[in-house]
This record gives sequence, structure tokens and C-alpha cells, in this order.
Amino acid sequence: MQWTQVDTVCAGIGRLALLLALTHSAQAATILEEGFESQGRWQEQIRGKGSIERAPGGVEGKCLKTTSEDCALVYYSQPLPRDRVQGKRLIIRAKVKLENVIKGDQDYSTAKLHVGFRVGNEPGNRAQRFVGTTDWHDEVLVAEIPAEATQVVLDLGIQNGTGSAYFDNLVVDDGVREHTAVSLESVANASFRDEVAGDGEGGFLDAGPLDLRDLPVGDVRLGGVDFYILPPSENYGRTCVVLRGAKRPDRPARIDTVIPVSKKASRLFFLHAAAWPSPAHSDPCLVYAIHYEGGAVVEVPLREGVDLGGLDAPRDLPNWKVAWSGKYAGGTVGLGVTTWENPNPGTPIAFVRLSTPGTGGVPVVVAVSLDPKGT
Ligand SMILES: [Ca+2]
Ligand SMILES: [Ca+2]
Repeated sequence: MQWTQVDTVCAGIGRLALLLALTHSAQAATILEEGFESQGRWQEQIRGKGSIERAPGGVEGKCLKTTSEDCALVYYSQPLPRDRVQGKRLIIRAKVKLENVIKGDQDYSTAKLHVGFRVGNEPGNRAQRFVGTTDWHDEVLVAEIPAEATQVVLDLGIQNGTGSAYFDNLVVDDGVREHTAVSLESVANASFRDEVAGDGEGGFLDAGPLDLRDLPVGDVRLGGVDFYILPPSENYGRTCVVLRGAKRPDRPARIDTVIPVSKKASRLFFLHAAAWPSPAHSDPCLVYAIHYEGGAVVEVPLREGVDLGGLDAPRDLPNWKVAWSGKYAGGTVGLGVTTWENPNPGTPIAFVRLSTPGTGGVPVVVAVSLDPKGT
């Protein structure tokens, strides 16, 4: 079919463009939602030996199953409405499961989420690629579509690799965000995953499966707030901040680098938690120091059990609402959102610094966003 375009270049997304796009203040609009229970407007493209079916065993109901043998191209495709995607930064999310997907002879010969388009006579594309064998997990493709792009087509499947890729719960939205994410790249000091508890190696809390390995990353909306959670691929695996607490005295009490902001905000949103908190502990557990342009500083001290809930026992608190939770072998792990009303919305915030007395629960900071409305 004419809209198939071969994925030949890496679609790197510049951080600057990403942050600029996050400064829109309207609500994201959903362009396409698909559970693969019926054929709908999708079209099948098979070049070579392969198959496409809507199979039972999806995350919900049926799912899309694409199978490629002998490095066939197997795509399930649908044009996206040009007037809704031109000049947008699309966020394409899906649940994906893989069975023995092996790369073909090119770097791009993999299973993928793929968007192809034309600019004049030139083909262009954006893709998120995956290989191997995995259970259901989240995949996301961030696709910046040029303003002059035509024939914009979404493809799911395998391009010239072999194996089976399953897709379910697909959502395409136009990437417009209500809240502005602040990058934690400069302060992140821990990963989301630890393999063995208490061995002094690995990441996160060194607490084995009590970690955030299942947390969605990238652009997410959690607790009604748009956040950006660093993917492990973007920052040498450092995706979050873990500070000192009674059970982790070796962690830093203060991060010397700062979180750059350089924006006005009516509110700040913190996505965070404390591991092993003690509600009886009266010292603050975590302090956000808000440094304004001009030099003024406002400290925001947060107490465990009031403003900061338990990573290992997430329950709503007066000033901390559970925004994400997941199961692990030992119970439930979760993060919550604390909303802070900025008393100086007319003054740009220069940066934010993190510290803790280090005597109570172990602070974990995963994302910070701001509300540009009312400034
Ligand atoms: Ca389904
Ligand atoms: Ca470990």
C-alpha cells in the first residue's frame, strides 16, 4: 500500500523540543483508542510469510497478534487524521507482548510502533522498536509530526524481523499538556530497579523487588497531573532521587546540584514517597527549597505521614494522594502527589533544591511538574 514507509533513520527526540512541547497549557486530546476487539478502520499489510489476527489473551479481551516468518513485513495500519496530527508531538502508548522477536538484517528490522508520513516527496518516520521475549508491558512512541506532513499512517507490527508481537490498549493523543514537567536529569541518583536486597549493589533502595520497575515512564498523567518520568535509556539509568533516611544512612542528605526551572508557576506538583516512614516522626522527612529569581527562597518541609506517604504502604494522606501503585511479591508499592500552592506566582522560580534531615523515612522523588495557569 502506498502509505507504507520503510523505517530507515533513528527518530531521536531532542530534550529541548520535548520540554518546549510540554509548555502548552491545554488538555491533551485523544486521537485514537483501540482495544482490538473488532477490525474497525485498520488495514493489513503482509509482504512475505506472516499473519495478522485479533487473538484472545489480550490485556483486556482480544489483542492484535502480528507474526512474521522469514523476515516478512507485517503491519496493521491506519491513517491518522492529518488536521489533528500535523505539527503535533503525538504520544502513542500501547501494551506490548513479545515472543521470540529477532532482529532482521537492519537495525530497524524489529517489532515496532511506527508512524510513517511524507513531506513533499520525501518519506519520514518515527518508531519505537523492540525485540526479544517479554510479558505484557508499556511501550510509548513520542512522534513529532512536521506541520507540512501528509499521509500520516500508524503501523503496528514487525518490519523484516521474525517472531510474534502482540498489541493491546492502544492510545494516541496529541501530546498537548496541561502541566509543565521539570526535568530531574541533573539530580537523579538512583535507578528504578534492584535485583537483590541488601547486597550493597544495584539500584533504587537496595531492597530487591520493593522497587519501581513497573512504573510507566516518559510522559504520563498520574493523579490528574502531567509528569515526565525519566526513562532508564535517557539518563544512564538514573531516573529518580533517593535521599538519606534512618534505614539508608549511606544516601546523601542533600543534592548539591539543583533542579532547574526558570518558569513561573501557580502550583508545584511533586510525585514522591517515603520508604519505611514513621508517622510518629516529627522532623520533616523531605525539604524542597524553592529558589526564586532575585534570590528569595521558600522552604517546603514535608512530614512523613502527613505530606509524604509510604512507598511500601501507599494510602491517601491529607496532603499526599496515591497516584500510582503496583504489586510486588512483598505487597504494594506506590507513589503519591503533593500539591504545593506557590505564594509568589508572579516571580519565576529559578531552581529547586532537595534535602532531608536524614533521620526518618527514606525520601524518593520521581517527578516534579508545575502549573503555568494563573501566573
Ligand atoms: Ca483488547
Ligand atoms: Ca541490591
